[in-house]
Amino acid sequence: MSTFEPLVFSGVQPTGNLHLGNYLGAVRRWVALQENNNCIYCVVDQHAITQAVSVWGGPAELQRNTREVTAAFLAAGIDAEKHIVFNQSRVRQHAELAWVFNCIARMGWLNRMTQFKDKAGKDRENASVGLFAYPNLMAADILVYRATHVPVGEDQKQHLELTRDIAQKFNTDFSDRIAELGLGIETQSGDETIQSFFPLTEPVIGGPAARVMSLRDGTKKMSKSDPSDLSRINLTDDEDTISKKIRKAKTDSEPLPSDIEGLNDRPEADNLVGIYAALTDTDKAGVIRDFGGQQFSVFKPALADLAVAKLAPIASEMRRLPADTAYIDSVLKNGGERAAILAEKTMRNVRDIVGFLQD
Ligand code: AQP
Repeated sequence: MSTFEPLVFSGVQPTGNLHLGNYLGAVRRWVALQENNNCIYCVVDQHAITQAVSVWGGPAELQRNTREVTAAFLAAGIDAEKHIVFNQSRVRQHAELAWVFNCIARMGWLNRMTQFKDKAGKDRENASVGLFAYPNLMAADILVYRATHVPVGEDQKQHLELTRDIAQKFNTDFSDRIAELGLGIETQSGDETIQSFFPLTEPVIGGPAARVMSLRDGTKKMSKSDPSDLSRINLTDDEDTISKKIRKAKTDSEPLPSDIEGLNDRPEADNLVGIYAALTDTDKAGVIRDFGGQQFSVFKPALADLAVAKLAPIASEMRRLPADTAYIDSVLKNGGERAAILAEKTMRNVRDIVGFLQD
């Protein structure tokens, strides 16, 4: 029986500087995955405009951020020649498939999305339709390449589950048609065997930094939109700034615990230990073995030195690259052309499956 070709897809919104959470939760893991997989990495600019213009900053800011995020991918070690790097809006098929998915996904499914509730806040009536339908576009981003694996931070888990629900409903609704056109791969759906066109994409989530928390509040996720710059380490921060932010990071007054269970109910300590573990490719238990019982006055300088050693080379590359806009733009153009060939192949099939006439 044939199976879906393994393919990795992921994206980041160009809504501001990338931070340590984006890096440890996503981009750094993308770099590792490119060793043994075909990968497509996307700057999802269409997602960036789902909030008010005052939030995303307008056209010039969007263009600057798109180039900066691309520079961050390259500085972090993404290979844009071997793999594909592009900005989403260049490949029109994402939006085209998103429309089909708007007609597959149910209102009830989207009503459950916690990110919409968080971002829309109390004024839901005033939120854009785009912000509400965002997960359908995200499903299209992934499935227009029939990607099988998506490395993301834990905050994206619910959207990945929705992507699977959309794929499943499309496969079931059109199973006969998919079989008639010979476009399916035989898969199990409950007790039934059906002809699936889309894979049920696997999220790749995990490790000690799947959810990096704010340095000012260990119960809130580190985020680009937090008004306090001290809450996050930006990938563009210089050495002094990184050290200062770690020195000022909120902690409790206890020393680090001597076993990992001691991190429960200590969100700030747990977060800093998780960051250390991710930066050294180990786990939290390993960090506790080395630092258990130590005061933060010992642990924080060690963490600051480590973060500087790992992040400063990326920051210096990131300061250099965006100045070369011609190079960044050529990477995105080339990646967009290669992505569009793959996306159009899927869309030709989708149009036939749904019943849209085409030449
Ligand atoms: N704090 C985090 N810890 C681990 N992973 C994270 N990611 C984001 N924040 C963390 C992961 O980074 C990837 C890209 O995220 P995004 O820019 O597309 O969207 P986001 O989750 O909305 O990022 P922010 O920083 O939280 O932006 P704002 O403040 O605009 O909402 C994703 O894989 C995400 O999981």
